[in-house]
Amino acid sequence: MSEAVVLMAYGSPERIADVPAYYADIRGGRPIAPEHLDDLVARYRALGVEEHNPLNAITEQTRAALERALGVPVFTGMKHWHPRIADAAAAALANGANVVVGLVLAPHYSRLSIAGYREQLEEALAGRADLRMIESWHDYPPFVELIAERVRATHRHVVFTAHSLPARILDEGDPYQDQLLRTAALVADDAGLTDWSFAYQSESPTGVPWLGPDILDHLEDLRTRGVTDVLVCPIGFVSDHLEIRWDIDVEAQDRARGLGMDLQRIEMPNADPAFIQALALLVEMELAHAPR
Ligand code: FEC
Repeated sequence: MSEAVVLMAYGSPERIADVPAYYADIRGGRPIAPEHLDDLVARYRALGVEEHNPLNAITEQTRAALERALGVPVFTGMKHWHPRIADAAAAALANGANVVVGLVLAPHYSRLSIAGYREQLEEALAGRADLRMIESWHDYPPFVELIAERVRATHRHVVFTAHSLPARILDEGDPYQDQLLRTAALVADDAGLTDWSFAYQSESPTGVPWLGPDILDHLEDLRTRGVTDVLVCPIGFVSDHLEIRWDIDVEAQDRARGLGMDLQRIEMPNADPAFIQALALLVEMELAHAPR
């Protein structure tokens, strides 16, 4: 048995000139309003993306550390940018892999998120290796404990957050929201929190209703309830990228400041050795299973 891991992430444009093509990939051929593109370019520029993107460096650190921890080749594949998931699958096959573990750097399953990663990987492997896809790790104890450590002992009101999705997923029986609320409850329980809530973030302007409450409205609501000190814990994400560095650190921070609130957020797991160990164990458990 020759094993490899395809480590998948959403992906981020490498340079500012890539943003139109990157956004087009996310939109999958649907039209893009020029003002939305301009706004996205401005957000990346504000985070220092010009000829190089520091956000992609984190994924590479994670990949390299996971490969060292496992002693198994790990290839990065991006859902919306390069290297693509298909490139990673091709590299794994060229390296002789006949068992491929698919791991997404996002803990919660939705048909609008993880299923898309799986489809791209399955299509690229085309049956040439045994695919062991880890579809969700939202209640995986080492992940829950790692996040609980970051909120334990806080005296602040903890707001758990995750990327919003179009609200229709609830009618479709998608497990995304249940998994998010489960992670939040497990972390709160582990850390002994009593004062916490959950909100969504990063809604896109697509003209349809998205899951709420949005964190910006939620902050206002908390303020009216007398909360002044907030700790944001983005359980739907694992690294510092646009949705953290802009949506939380700039947008939510501005809203909190305007409301006279003090907002902090936890450090993201990124390539923290404890997080890498947790991911390595998750992959090892998947490899230990008999082929399906
Ligand atoms: O750092 C970076 O450069 C990329 C950060 C990034 C992450 C991320 C994660 C998720 N998204 C999810 C769902 C959607 C849906 C749409 C959508 C749109 C965008 C846009 C950007 C973007 N997302 Fe994202 N997402 C990241 C970035 N996302 C940029 C487009 C501009 C904008 O809206 O700001 C709407 C698509 C459409 O227009 O139809 C839906 C979900 C996740 C968490 C799971 C995962 O990481 O895959 C779900 C990181």
